[in-house]
Amino acid sequence: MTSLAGLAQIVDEAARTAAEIPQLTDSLPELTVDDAYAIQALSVARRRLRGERRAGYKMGLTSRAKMQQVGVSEVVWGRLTDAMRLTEGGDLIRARYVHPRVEPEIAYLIGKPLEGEVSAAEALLAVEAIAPALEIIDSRYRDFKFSLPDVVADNSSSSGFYVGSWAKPSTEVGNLGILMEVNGRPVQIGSTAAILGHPVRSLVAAARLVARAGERLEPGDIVLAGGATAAHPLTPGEYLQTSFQSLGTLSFHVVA
Ligand code: OOG
Ligand code: MG
Repeated sequence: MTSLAGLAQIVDEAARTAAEIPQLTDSLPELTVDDAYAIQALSVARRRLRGERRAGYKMGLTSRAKMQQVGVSEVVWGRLTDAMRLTEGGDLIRARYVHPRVEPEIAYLIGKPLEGEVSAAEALLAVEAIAPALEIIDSRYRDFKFSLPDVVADNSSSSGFYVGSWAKPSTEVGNLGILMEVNGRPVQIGSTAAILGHPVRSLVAAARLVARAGERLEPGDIVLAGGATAAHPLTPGEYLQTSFQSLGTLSFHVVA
């Protein structure tokens, strides 16, 4: 069997060069979720060797809309680096991706280490700030189709993220309306409550799941809680504007 390091190279190169690949499980149907997290760690280690720095974690498939859209109903997580952070208001260059999609999320900024089994109240005590966020996901797999081990190995489709203005940690984000518009036309309408009932549950899950990989949420980390609505596929010429009730608006243009 191809080594885990060899598979990490395949997914990392696909992401680096924006080239689509077949699902790993097409040729390796026995690939486990544990193998997939090992591949993810090795692929992110390759990014670190190229100079990218840790920026935090992203949770995925934390809402029914997202699970239904991709046909995988297991919560997943991935690793964020500084190179994935995009500047709000700027242009998103479509050619840098295989088939990018955008989804509205909530970002937590971690102020104190957090790991293992924690309650929602304990998790919130570790939060320094909360912001509206957009994630740009870009599965490297053909037709954006994958099984659970495939998507995990591909760093849970991580490729970019925007973070809006930070609000204080006491800001209530349990049920805030979200409106995503493309060129002034609504394309997704939802609520932060779609994220596991409350986005803080995603933070609790993050602390538990990264601990399984021997890691913890560190001060300075950003944790994305997962898409609240289905993701919108991006096409050049689109102007995306997403308003988060009481938190603010995030926007960008898509260019070729
Ligand atoms: C997997 C990543 C899911 C989310 O927020 O649900 C995710 C995918 O949909 O490609 O980032
Ligand atoms: Mg996401």
